[in-house]
Amino acid sequence: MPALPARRLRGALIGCGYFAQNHLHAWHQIDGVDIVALCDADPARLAASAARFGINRTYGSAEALLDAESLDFVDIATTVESHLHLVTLAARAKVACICQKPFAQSMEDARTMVATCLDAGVMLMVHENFRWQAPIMAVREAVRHGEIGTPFWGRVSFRSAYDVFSGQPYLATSERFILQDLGIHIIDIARCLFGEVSTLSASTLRVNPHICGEDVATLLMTHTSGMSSVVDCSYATLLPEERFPQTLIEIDGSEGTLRLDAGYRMTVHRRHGATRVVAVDPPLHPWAQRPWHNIQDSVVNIQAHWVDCLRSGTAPQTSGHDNLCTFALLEAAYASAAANQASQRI
Ligand code: NAD
Ligand code: 89V
Repeated sequence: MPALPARRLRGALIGCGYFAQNHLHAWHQIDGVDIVALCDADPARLAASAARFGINRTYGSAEALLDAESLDFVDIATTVESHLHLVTLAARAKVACICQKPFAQSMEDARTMVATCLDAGVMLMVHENFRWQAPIMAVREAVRHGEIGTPFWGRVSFRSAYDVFSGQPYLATSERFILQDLGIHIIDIARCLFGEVSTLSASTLRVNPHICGEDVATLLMTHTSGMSSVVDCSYATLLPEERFPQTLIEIDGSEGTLRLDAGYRMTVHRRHGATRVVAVDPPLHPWAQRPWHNIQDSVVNIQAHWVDCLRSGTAPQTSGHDNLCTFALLEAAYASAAANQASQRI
């Protein structure tokens, strides 16, 4: 993609709901970029965000926004059912776009969005932010520098009983829940740390009787390197100390082991070497709140990365194209879980 000239970038946010507030705070904190306009189909939400962030150019539809504004990018922070439509509109208007996760409702839609943006010559990034969390980046750096040799086994784990439904009520009524909403992040972390996946087997369960989708999922994967990994997620796990939204990691390598434990503590143990224990806490931005600060900081990091990519014309780490691999694993996990449940019934 061509690099953008060195001037302030002009962005617009589409979708001013629950999570978009974090996007707006993060944009405010990033140098060289302005969110010049807002769009939401819900007038009350639009007005509330406009007042809160002092952005007075507002639109009730993406069509109106793209007609009226001259933009370098749009940041789409709506729920999944609108993504295909909104990404297609942005591509037609030749405007680069960020699209929140989950990217699409189907693999076909995901591929269509990637192809449409490629044909239009516009950059597309999926807002897959968990790999941009400070503790995950610290783990990635330790592995990349060969601190534990060649990894041969890994576990990426998210277990909680946090009430996500109060902030995001649609999660309780969605037929697909934990894998589509949260597991997709954890799968992406496994890809980012351990490389691409060659085989996958999954099982899922619904423990909470008041929701429609699965709230527990376990995946066993083999990677093209030959290593195995386990991805496990639960929103039904009652621990003495709630860990939301921490992802815990275990990696065994040829030269040592790495553990990312609760409380943002990373331990790296090397054969014949000292054991290193490091605090890898995320920063608490002035606008952030615990325990969300880990996720909130990752929003700053991924949005800053987007600005760097737009300026240099290089593909984002979680480009639409890259995210097809994460999305394919999500689809494979649901297919495997359905097949496993069928075989249990027999
Ligand atoms: P939300 O329902 O609170 O907000 C979505 C907003 O988009 C609403 O205000 C709605 O009116 C607006 N909207 C929907 N369709 C629109 C359209 N076509 N045009 C204009 N406005 C439209 O949802 P949310 O909880 O903020 O989630 C939004 C997305 O963010 C979801 O995809 C969710 O999975 C994702 N999310 C990501 C993270 C993360 O860490 N990456 C965390 C939470 C939510
Ligand atoms: O990332 C998400 O989409 C959120 C949460 C972290 C709460 O699962 O829904």
